[in-house]
Amino acid sequence: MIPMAFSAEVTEAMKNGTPLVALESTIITHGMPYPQNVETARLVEAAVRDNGAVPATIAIIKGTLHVGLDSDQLDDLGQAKDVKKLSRADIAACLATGGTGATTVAATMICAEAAGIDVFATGGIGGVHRGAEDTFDISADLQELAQTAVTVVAAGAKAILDLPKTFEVLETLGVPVIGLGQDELPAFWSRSSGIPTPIRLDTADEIAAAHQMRGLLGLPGGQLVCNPIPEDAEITAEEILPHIEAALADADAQGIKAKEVTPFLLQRMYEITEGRSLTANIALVLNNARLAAKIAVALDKLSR
Ligand code: PSU
Repeated sequence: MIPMAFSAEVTEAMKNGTPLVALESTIITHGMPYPQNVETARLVEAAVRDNGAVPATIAIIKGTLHVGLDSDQLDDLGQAKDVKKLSRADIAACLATGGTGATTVAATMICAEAAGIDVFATGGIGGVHRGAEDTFDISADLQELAQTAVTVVAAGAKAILDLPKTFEVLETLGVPVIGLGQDELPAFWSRSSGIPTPIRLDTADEIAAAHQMRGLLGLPGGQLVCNPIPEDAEITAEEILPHIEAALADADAQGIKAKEVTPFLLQRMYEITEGRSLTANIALVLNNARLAAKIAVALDKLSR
């Protein structure tokens, strides 16, 4: 049996049939500094509740897959050092050896599906890193979207990536990339990317219906919902681009590789923008949590 533990709140929701929204933990341990990481995690959970669903933050603690964390667990995770960053490849060994780790988008999707949760909110998915033609560095998040039936709400892929290549790969993998309410895909901190939206939908109800239809068709995999950062929180593409270039140059100069790349770049962006990248990141995650809750509620209505 999978060693799985549900929080009291998640157990209650499952008993009452309240819709659930999965949340990841890598954003807490590797994506934001303490204490803003824990404060954000709590605000994100509250945003899910305010929109009619129950949050299930996912992490592996001492060999148990936790679906829903209590306040102390969240606080401990937010301050812990050397927490593993777990993707598809890592979760089984971590569980089997009593390890502790935070789940990325890919790992959270697997855990959400195992727990019967259809909708998951994050900040921005991983994707094809710039220079991937030499490094082959492509996030496992993309493959996961192609094989695990969870709807992932993000503000697109993180803008530190090669966005055109990221969306090309998603197209090749047959992943539905849905843009909410605009004809251009968002780019994490910015509302525009220059890339046309493959599938534009305008409401949570439509997104839920598309999720359900994929299931009826027996298609494997999930959907990526790209939800633009709110206008008042956006850092425009024009403004952020030189900062991204500077952060990438630093990563290159310091020889940062593999799993370290994304956390390093997010931390450098925080320093270079004097905290603005983090303020925007928090705003976009909250926005995604609200939409994910609305999709989960809509999906619940459809399945009754
Ligand atoms: N969204 C954020 N910040 C993050 C992440 C998402 O706003 O730190 C995390 C997710 O866990 C995602 C990971 O899966 O970044 C991507 O890492 P990589 O590029 O190494 O696959």
